[in-house]
Amino acid sequence: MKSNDKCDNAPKITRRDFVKVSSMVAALPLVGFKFSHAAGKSSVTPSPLATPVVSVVPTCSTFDCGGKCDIRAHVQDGAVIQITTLPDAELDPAMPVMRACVRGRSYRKFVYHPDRLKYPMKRVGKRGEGKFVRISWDEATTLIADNLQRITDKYGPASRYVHVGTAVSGGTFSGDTMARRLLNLTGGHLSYYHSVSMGNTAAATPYTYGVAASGNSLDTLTDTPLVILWGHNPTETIFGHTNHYFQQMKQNGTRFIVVDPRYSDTASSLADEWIPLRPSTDNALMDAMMYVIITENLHDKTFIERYTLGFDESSMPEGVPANESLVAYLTGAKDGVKKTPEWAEVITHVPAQTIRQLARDYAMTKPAALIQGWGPQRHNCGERTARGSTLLATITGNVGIKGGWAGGYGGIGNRKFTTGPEMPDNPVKQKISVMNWVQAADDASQVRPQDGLTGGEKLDSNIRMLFSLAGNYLANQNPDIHQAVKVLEDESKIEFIVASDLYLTPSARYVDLLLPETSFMERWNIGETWGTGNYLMLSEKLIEPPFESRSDYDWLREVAAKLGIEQEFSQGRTEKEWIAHIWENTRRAMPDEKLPTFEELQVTRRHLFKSAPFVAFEDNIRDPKNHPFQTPSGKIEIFSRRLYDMHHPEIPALSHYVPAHEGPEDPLAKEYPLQLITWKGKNRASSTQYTNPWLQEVQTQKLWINPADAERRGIVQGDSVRIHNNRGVTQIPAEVTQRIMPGVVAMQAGAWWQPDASGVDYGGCANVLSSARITALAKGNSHQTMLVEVVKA
Ligand SMILES: Nc1nc2c(c(=O)[nH]1)N[C@H]1C(S)=C(S)[C@@H](COP(=O)(O)OP(=O)(O)OC[C@H]3O[C@@H](n4cnc5c(=O)[nH]c(N)nc54)[C@H](O)[C@@H]3O)O[C@H]1N2
Ligand SMILES: Nc1nc2c(c(=O)[nH]1)N[C@H]1C(S)=C(S)[C@@H](COP(=O)(O)OP(=O)(O)OC[C@H]3O[C@@H](n4cnc5c(=O)[nH]c(N)nc54)[C@H](O)[C@@H]3O)O[C@H]1N2
Ligand SMILES: [Mo]
Repeated sequence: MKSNDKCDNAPKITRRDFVKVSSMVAALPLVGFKFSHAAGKSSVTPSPLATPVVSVVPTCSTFDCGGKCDIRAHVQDGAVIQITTLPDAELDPAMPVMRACVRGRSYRKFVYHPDRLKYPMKRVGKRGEGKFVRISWDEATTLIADNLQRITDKYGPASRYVHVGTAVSGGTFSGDTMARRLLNLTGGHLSYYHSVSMGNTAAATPYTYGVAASGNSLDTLTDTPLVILWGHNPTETIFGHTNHYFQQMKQNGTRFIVVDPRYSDTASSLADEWIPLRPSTDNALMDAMMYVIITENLHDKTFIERYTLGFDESSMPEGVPANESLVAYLTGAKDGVKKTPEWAEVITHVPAQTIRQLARDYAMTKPAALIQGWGPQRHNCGERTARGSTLLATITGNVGIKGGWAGGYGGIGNRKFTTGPEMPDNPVKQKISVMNWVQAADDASQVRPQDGLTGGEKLDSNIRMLFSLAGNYLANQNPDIHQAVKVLEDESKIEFIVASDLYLTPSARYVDLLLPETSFMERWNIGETWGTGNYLMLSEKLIEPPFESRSDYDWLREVAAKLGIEQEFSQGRTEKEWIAHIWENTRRAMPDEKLPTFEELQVTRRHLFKSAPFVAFEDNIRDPKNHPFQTPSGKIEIFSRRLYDMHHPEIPALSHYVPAHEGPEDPLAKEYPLQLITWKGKNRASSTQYTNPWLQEVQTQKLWINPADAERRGIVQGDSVRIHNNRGVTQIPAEVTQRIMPGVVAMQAGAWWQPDASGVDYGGCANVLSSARITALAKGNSHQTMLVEVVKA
């Protein structure tokens, strides 16, 4: 399919329709008119305000789930009374289907929930006790402004920090961005780098290609005979339009292999073959695949010769001693160990014959796409796993070609369409890794360059003031909760913590000021799909905010006024005017796209981009002379001299297998013999919507355990089990199932932490067990690598 086809068939609206409709938009309030179901082709039928009509409004959430699916909010008398999705009549064969999933269809129960925060609240008890009293907004914004002033005077701007909060990251405008804007206008703030979602991939893959490996547009895969989904579960995690394309490909005969310790929903809905392996041993499987490919002479010699460095001893950079190349490593020239399938079977628990077959299938099918999700790189060996897949793609010549895939998953050229609000320069130049925040709050002198600090030799201050807007990352989502809350509970460390949320989450218990934010249905935004998507969608204000909830921007504006910089901060714009401004900037930045005006967008609702099919590194492969890779050698670096020079055992120049801390080979496995992993499940986006009653019915928090492991421990289906290690304990029911391989247990990420007085969690929050260990190269997170034992409670 050509990308132009998509656009030619996209819903059209004539200029005259636009004019007609936009004047109505200007003239009528939302509930006074009715959209036909056909967004885009649409007519808008005015109806008298006196008769309540149901307006069916196409919109989207701005959560962090990768899909900005088309939900249809049925609005009547200022309330959303029903949610449906894209109807059949509007299906356009040239456009990816973007129908609401189970989460989208349940949004009403998130927005209208008795537990929603209603008023600003100030902490009264000790931090963590969760005791708050209601205060006025005026008191709340005065508290923030006063503390900003006091803390900045005392500790300087580098003591101010805006924490991870992803719940509005699917929108172009969010409270945390605007908080950063406010802080930058008043001296700056301590910022962080590294994405907990895929930061290890982003840091490691440039050592192969010069820039981070990005995926291709999925329309380039339609003729690919073989797709290996390596720890990738898009049936649940969505990832833009991925399911749409994969399901079509499946129907057209593409073979899918899923490599995952769990029989995921993607395995059950797509896979011809499921290959379970022990978590964190992916590189051993990759090494053995490469061994088979090379020893059976299945590698792409022309490609390797033309584009790569470090494959064998003949293509090594100057000055590196002998036997450091890929072939030397695989054949054991240096360590005497041949990386055979039998060698890998012991480590991965994948039968040697399966490894052989997988290697042959991948190397002998051309093109073939090995697509890695982000689960395998959220491990403390995650950088090696991410880069390992780039080596497999390279030696089989699957880089830069239609139907192939270069490795580490990143979406289309890591593309982002909208520009976001203008951000003044941050005068504070030091940055911490997101993994350093607890230490920076506890004792900033311990955050050194070798720990992840950049932009300076030391930090100017501990974190003294923290904003957590639309995040649950103080406790729940942060690895090793107990380590974090010890610092949070110490009120002499961070002096003032402000959070906004819709619910009193486990993290919200640790704040000084808790603010009720509006939901996405109560404000304006533009929803943007992740990299594989190609449309923008208007997320419209549908209803008035309940009780005293206000958008973050709204109260930040009041804080700015109290600091005397309201005009500078807001530029005189309301939230909607910011959205219109960002839209106009985006529109001007890509004149060829002919984006509708903001007025027009309020009728058309979405814009589908005309983007041509995209293949990562296509130019570098087609014309290497004029488009060398941006590596030091200009080639694809199988062997990375830059990594080699780091002389770090966990950062091998070849990204081969090195046993992970708390992997199955760790001596700690004697005490805690089971590997625990988490997955992102269909009924939440991280912890968002945890309290949604409909979504709690979809699946309950259980521990997946293999029958062999259960039997050994006297555990039967539904038994309450204690999952523990030396960091924590959680107790939930067991799901005894073949869907998880022996030696591995799994629970869904994002359940709320519910500790009792002795610290035992009854919520099934994996982060009481996960480790805050930092990855060697990226200084990133490794939420997924943990050893545990499970006993019947
Ligand atoms: N429904 C839903 N969708 C979501 C989210 C959500 O919470 N719910 N979260 C969103 C967010 S924040 C993100 S960052 C993305 C994340 O998306 P991913 O990071 O890709 O999702 P995960 O479920 O963490 O991991 C994908 C798969 O990796 C497997 N896995 C774990 N460890 C290993 C390993 O060592 N080796 C191999 N081969 N596989 C392994 C898991 O079993 C899982 O099936 O999804 C987004 N989409
Ligand atoms: N064990 C384990 N832990 C993980 C992961 C894992 O795979 N395993 N994955 C990690 C990843 S990839 C990520 S991205 C993080 C995500 O961690 P977070 O960024 O903390 O995301 P959420 O858990 O969804 O928390 C978002 C909060 O925002 C609230 N919220 C929703 N909408 C709004 C709004 O409009 N305004 C405001 N103010 N609040 C709102 C929700 O109620 C929720 O409490 O978790 C990480 N933690
Ligand atoms: Mo994420």
